[in-house]
Amino acid sequence: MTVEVKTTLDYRNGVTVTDNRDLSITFSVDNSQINLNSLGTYPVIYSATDSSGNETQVTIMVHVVDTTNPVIVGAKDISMMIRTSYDYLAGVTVTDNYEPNLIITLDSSQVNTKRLGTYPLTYSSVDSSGNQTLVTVTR
Ligand SMILES: [Ca+2]
Ligand SMILES: [Ca+2]
Repeated sequence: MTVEVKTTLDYRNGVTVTDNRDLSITFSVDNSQINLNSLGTYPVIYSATDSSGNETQVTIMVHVVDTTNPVIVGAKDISMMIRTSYDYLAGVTVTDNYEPNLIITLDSSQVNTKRLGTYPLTYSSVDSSGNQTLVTVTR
């Protein structure tokens, strides 16, 4: 089972218990080892006991993953005077569902401030799970 980090999971959803003849089955779920706020793989143990004391346990592994891209906010087209400089990162921030302090990488290699024109400027950010966001604006 795979679940996105910092979301919730209904461990009983889709899980059914059947017994050969018993209608009074005790069913329990042990999810005490799982941490949905932290990436990792955790066991969840399902136990069912019938009235004769026959117990069955099933252990599944839950993979807590981050598949959500970072979000870059504030990158917008810029107009600037020729032969001036500009702080391209001013007002540009990145947020992520899981990691608080991601870095924005700026690619301004195609911008030529010595010539009039419109050039692409690319902001990118990647989280440790490899989810990447690219934003290209022009100046
Ligand atoms: Ca039985
Ligand atoms: Ca993420």
